[in-house]
Amino acid sequence: MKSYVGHIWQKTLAPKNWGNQLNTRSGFFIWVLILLVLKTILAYGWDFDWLHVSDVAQVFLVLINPIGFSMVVLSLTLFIKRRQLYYGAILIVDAVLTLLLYINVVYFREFSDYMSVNTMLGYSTVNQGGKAAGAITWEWHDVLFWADIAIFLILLIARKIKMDRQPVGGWRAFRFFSVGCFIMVFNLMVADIDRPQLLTRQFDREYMVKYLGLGPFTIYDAYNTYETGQVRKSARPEQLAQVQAYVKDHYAAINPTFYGLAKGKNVVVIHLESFQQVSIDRVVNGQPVTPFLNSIYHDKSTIAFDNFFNQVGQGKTSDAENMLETSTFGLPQGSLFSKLGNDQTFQAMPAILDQRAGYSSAVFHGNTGTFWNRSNVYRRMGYQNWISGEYFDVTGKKATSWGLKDKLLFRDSIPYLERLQQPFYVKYLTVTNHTPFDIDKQDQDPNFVTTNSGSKYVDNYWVTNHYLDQALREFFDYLKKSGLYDNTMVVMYGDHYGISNTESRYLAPILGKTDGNWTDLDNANLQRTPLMIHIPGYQDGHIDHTYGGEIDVMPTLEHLLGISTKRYIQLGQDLLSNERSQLVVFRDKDWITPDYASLAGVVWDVRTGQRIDNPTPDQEKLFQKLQSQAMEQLQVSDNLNQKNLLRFYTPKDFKAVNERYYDYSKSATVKRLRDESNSKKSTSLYSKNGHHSTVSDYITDAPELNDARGSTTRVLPRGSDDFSGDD
Ligand code: GP9
Ligand code: MN
Repeated sequence: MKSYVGHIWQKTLAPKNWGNQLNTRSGFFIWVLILLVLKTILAYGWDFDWLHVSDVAQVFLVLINPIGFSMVVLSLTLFIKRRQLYYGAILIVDAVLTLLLYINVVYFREFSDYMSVNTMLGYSTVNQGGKAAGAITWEWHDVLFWADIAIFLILLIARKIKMDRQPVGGWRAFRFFSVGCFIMVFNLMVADIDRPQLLTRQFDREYMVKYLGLGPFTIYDAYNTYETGQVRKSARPEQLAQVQAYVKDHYAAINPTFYGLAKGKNVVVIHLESFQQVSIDRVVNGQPVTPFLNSIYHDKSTIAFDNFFNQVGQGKTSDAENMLETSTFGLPQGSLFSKLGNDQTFQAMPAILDQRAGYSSAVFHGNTGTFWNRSNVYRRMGYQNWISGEYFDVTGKKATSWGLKDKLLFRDSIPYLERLQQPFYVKYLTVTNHTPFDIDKQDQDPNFVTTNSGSKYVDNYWVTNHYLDQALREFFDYLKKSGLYDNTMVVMYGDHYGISNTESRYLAPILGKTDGNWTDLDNANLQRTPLMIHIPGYQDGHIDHTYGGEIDVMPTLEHLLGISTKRYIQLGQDLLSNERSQLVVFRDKDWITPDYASLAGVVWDVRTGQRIDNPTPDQEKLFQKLQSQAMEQLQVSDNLNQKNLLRFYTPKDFKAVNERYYDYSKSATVKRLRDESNSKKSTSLYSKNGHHSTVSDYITDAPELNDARGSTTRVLPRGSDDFSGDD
């Protein structure tokens, strides 16, 4: 190996050889390769912020991923025998790979994201940022991306580099090609060890680029785009009929007691990250874990649900969001946001509320804007504002690795929230209560003593629950102080489990069970997450025991806002309807009802907690019926989403969302919100408050509040699969 490297060095790279080597075909190839790799690394570092590498394995991957792919592709030209054809071909391949790099650099400057094939194909027509396509931002170092190719060309034309007559030869060409392949395979293996399921989950493009490189990412994306395209191409408008028939059959009538109860009110949806129902009313060492949430849960203005289940698949948070915004399921594999979000037709909450009742909309979240492909999806859902990690100071201790800490997220959102036109529909995606549930000591309540369960996840979970609870209290206090409270419906829900099944044996004793008698049904029971709908002024709140899930939230909220849902394609049923079926379908085809649960092929009696090994013929029939109903709901959803059938359907008075309309850049957003608030007709809190900010109404005890902006951030645009092997 050493002598091989020495040999290459002596013959090719040693400065004394430069002149000569450029005159041989293989020498020229190696120089083109080296410069292409250097340019890629330059872009990674200078333009892509080192892809937020966070450990040695990632640094290694970032450094080797350009080598394998570039070598494989460039070495194909070595098989060409004809002289001019070879030189022409290698420079064209070099230019194409450089172009791929360069358009990503330019795109990244504008969107902080990598270009999907869809975007590339539509780039001339898709004017994503609300700016003229082609409004390119140059930087002086851009010259470096093209200089090598220009210099090679000049030197070739001026015959300073002589075109070598001697072909490299098939065998040598094959050797170069094989070395390239070997490096690529090695790269893939290291990537897979460090981050399994990278390709199937596709949670973040940056992750794919970091682990595999731009070329392989683009090829994989092209393959996916092609596959999705094929499925979609085969779709016919008639296929919608089956979906429509299903929706019509399963429509659960409006319950007049609740219809329009919150009509015209602002809506604040708070996504409680990884927060389970098991935490509600939970007492640990004599202290409630979430005293504030408990008070809301039991409040007379709250309609709470204690048999509400999460129904997410691999898309986790993004699946939960998809269900709440569209009342359809995520996909059987991967995340719908990531896989289909670039060109999916949505008829989602923000668009419906805007068009039916004039709602403005925004999402607040302290992680990077591209995670789960949100920047693309939100546009297509019609979200007017996407206030993501890039808007906030997330440096130093202000963030965990998932983003801005919740207390700061709520507090720092106020300058934007107060400028939104009312009524508004906003969503807060919290993150502090995300696995591995570690927060700084300074954020922990010294009076709260957690469990000693044997699992640090379980013990830490209550601690971050408690932090989230405090953050919510502060936010509610602000809502009251600023006057927003009275006119705002606050919806809080947990997106999915925090404690995975492998940790549940540590949870068992806390719940009065033992590791030995813990069953699959116990795990299923833990999939309950809270849903609380808090409507200030409403006095008849209660805890509703109906069985339901995330798919049902959208029609429930629409009806509370006095918006009938009959015309829409939504697969859930209003949780407050008296006509609803209480079959809750999980993404993996399991299901649960108030009586039975089918889990991995075994049916359980929900009330007694026992397995049903010998069902009666009647039970047998019932289970089959429930199973086929469950399958049908999933199949209708998958059909609808995978074939993008909504593009064939326009509900009455619905205007299709035009994603080109939305500009999520911070400068444009700040200007837009300011202009709107300054207009005479403005209904924002800011203008109602005599054009004074209400930020001073916000009291938080977040210890990081006044920390100076630092130079480092903990926020890692990493995958959410850190725990996925556990369940
Ligand atoms: C990421 C956050 C977490 O931005 O929403 O997502 P999850 O890991 O829960 O899917
Ligand atoms: Mn989540």
